[in-house]
Amino acid sequence: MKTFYSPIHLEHDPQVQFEGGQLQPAVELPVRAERVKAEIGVRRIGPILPPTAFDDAPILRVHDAGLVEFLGEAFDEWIKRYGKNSPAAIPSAWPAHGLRDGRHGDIEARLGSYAFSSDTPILRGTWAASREAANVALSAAEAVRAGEKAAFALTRPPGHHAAGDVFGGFCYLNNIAIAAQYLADAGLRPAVLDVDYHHGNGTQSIFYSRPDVFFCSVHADPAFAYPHFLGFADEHGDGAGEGANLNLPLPAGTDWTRYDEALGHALAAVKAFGPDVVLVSLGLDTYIEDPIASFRLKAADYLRLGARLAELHKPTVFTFEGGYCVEALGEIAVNVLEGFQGA
Ligand code: 6XA
Ligand code: ZN
Repeated sequence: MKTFYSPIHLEHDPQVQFEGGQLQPAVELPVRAERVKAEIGVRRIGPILPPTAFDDAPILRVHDAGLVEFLGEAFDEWIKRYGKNSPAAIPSAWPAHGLRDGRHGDIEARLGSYAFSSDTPILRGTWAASREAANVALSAAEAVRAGEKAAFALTRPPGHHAAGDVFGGFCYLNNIAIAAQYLADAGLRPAVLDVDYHHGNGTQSIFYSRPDVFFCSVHADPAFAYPHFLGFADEHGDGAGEGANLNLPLPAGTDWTRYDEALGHALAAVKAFGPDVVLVSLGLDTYIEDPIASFRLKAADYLRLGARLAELHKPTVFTFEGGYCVEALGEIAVNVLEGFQGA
């Protein structure tokens, strides 16, 4: 399996994040992708290739031009306001109920209007890394379109929380949605399966009224987990997209037995949709030792997960999402890919 990777992700290097009422060390770190890349080399999953540079057109098929423009200039606007020693643009006010949209306002208004979460800082290198992650995802999609059985996009920052015109949850551009839309535009029928611990609210929103792209997610119940406001079982899609969205929320403490049961439902639903390409949002924060999550999957379970994904017998694009247990991340990510390839 080909892996697409670019070192430009290293330029997005958050130091701290605001969480649980305090400033904490950041968890969405460059070392995450580096560990996965190193393990791919050790276990010889396949070649690690640089991405092709795509123009903005496939990104603008999914994202609002205003968001893309904002992300490209936010850091410069921020330091113009707060000085070059201010390391990160972080929103402090949002246009919640009863307030007016600020997308055409000053930097604070724009930041609050385009962000839904305070955990997603815009640093000097954030845009370069995010834009390159879209290239990485598109390169993997193109490889599969051109006939590869599977490809892994080692995307960082992750993408599944970013919606058409809003970013958050460590995500800026929705890598997997951009890849899925690219394949849909190439005449294929894509299904997206999100196995990250967190619900892929951005991907869901982007395709919610679409009958031609299926979205299915197995995740921690938003009744107790991030992203809190989307990902419930009663979200089935809207209008023409009714029936093309499936959420399978699970309780804290979910282990492989329980997870596998939900995964079985997800796989059956994906099969029933009849896709000709599958895209997997590969988050590894379902791991028992993950520092920000509560599921209990063990390292060997990721081999099983990969094997089960292979049961779909479809060309498959994997994109890298969450997963923060740095010590295990390489092993468990590559377990999925190896489990898939070996099946
Ligand atoms: C903290 C939670 C952000 C979740 C990031 C993630 N505000 N998403 O792993 O998949
Ligand atoms: Zn996650």
